[in-house]
Formats: sequence, structure tokens, C-alpha cells
Amino acid sequence: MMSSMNSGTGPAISRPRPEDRYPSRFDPDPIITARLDPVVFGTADQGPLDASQLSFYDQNGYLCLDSLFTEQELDLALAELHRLRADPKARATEQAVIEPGSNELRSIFAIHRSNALLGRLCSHPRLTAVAQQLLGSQVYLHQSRINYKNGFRGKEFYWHSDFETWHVEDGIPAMRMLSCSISLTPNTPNNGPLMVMPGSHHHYISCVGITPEDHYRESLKSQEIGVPDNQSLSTLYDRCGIVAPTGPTGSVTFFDCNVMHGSNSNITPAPRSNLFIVYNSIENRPVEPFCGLAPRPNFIAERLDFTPVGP
Ligand code: 6CS
Ligand code: FE
Repeated sequence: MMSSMNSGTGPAISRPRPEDRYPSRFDPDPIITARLDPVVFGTADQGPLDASQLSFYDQNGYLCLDSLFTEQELDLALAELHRLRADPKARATEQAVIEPGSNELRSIFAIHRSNALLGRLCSHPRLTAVAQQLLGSQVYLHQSRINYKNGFRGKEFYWHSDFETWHVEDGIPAMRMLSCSISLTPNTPNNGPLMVMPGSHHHYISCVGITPEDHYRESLKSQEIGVPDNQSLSTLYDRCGIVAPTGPTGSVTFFDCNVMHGSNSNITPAPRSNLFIVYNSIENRPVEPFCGLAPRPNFIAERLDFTPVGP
């Protein structure tokens, strides 16, 4: 009999642990429940965001800052992306994810560990100050990656809540984390920009389907488990609609860990490359994954080094 005392190395458990506040992938039917955590943990007097920006983020679950960096400041970062794409050694590491159905590089994970220049950008004070304010505490890096979204054949990311995966597969207890996407190329309406459902972060969708072992090997290419069913997505869509914040190189989108988001494929010749960083509150460290399986590798989900980043 599968037990709820599973230590995180056996098969997926069949019932949620008592402390699981956001069960998912247990029930045969999807369930939509209310978010149980605040969205904004800090206050306007702490800066750098003002009261209207905090309230926009609170209501919508994302905030786009159009020129947090200049194009010149990101020149070297973009050059690193080009260099890594052409480097067979980078592509051969376990941190590299190849597009399904082609030999194109899709992502490189834990880029803050392997690349000094991009690592400095991941803990840039202009980013960490916003993360600290929104999360109301010191923050550490849960995940970092570059996403290439190459021209012609860059593939989509299907609709998902990041938190669903980070909770179920990484054991993150609470919705006190966020992502930040820095545009290293222009994000246009045409080249597969991030799409979000504003306000969807107030609802939690419990997904259907059992987590397979080593799910990340599939999910990082194309996610099937831990994505919402059509009916739940339609409900959210009717309530929230969709926006696709676009912007020039240097624009930065912060988004809540539970906002419903995704992106289309990119069939234009223009790549849409982003540096993607996940900050978690140091008060929200991971526990055993809520699915009962072994945790994902550290290069996808940090569970050893909780050193605060930023000022
Ligand atoms: O696995 C992750 O950490 C992230 N990647 C995907 C494709 N879905 C969940 C989460 O955003
Ligand atoms: Fe995501």
C-alpha cells in the first residue's frame, strides 16, 4: 500500500500529505480553489515599486518594466547566448534542453552557476530589489535559465502555473516566489511572447494525472502532466482574458508563481531570447516534493544553497 509517509524516493503517493495546502495530481477531476497566500508581501515605502505598481501586480499577477536595462547593458549577455548556442560542450551538458522534434537548443538551466556574466545579471540589484519588495523578505535563486525561442522552429510552452510544478515536484510549500523574464531580444506580438491570464493567480487549479518518475526529462521539452484541463482553462479565460506584454530588449516582466501563462511557437525569423530567473523567499524553502517522488536535480530546483542574493 502506498503510504503518505513516503520519503520522497519511492513511487508517487496516492493521497496528499496533511500539510499539503495545494494538492494537485491526486484527484481524478480538476478542482479550482482559492489562493491561500498573499500576492504582495512588502510595502510601497520599501521601494523600488510604488503603490500603484504594487497594486497592479497584486491584482494582475504580473508587472512589466519597460526599460529596466538598456540595450547596451545587455549586449554582452546576448553575445554569451550566441556563443553558448554555438558551443557543442554547452549543448552536451545535462543543463541543456533540446527542442522536441529538432536539434535546436531550447534552454540552458542553472545558468547562474555556469556563466559568470549571466550569473551577475541574475543577482542584479535592480531585479533583486523588486523581488525582495514583492516577497517581503530576502530571496534566493530557485532556478535560472536562458530560453532561446529560436526563429523558425522555436516551440511553444503550453499553459501552466509554475507553482503547480514547483509545489508538486520540488516541494515548495507556499506561493511566495516569482519569476522574472529579461528580454534579450525584442518581444513582439509575433515571435511567441509570454502570454498571461491577468488575475488567474488568485485561483489554484489542481491538475489531473500522476507524476511520472524523472518527469523533468519530458516536461522541460513539452509538458503534459501538471497542465490544466481544457475546461479549467476556459473558465480562467472567461474570467481573466489574456494579455501578452511585449517590449524592447531590456524590458523585464515580473510574474507571480501561480499566474497562468504560456507562449506560442515562434515561426518568425526573429528569435525571442530571454533570461529567466526564479526568486523564492528564504522563508519558503523546499520540503519533500508533494508528489512523493525524489526531488528534481539541483540544477532545475535549488535545495542546497539558500544564500540570499542582492542587497
Ligand atoms: O519545470 C519548471 O520548473 C518550469 N517549466 C515548465 C515547462 N513548467 C513548469 C515550470 O514553469
Ligand atoms: Fe512557466
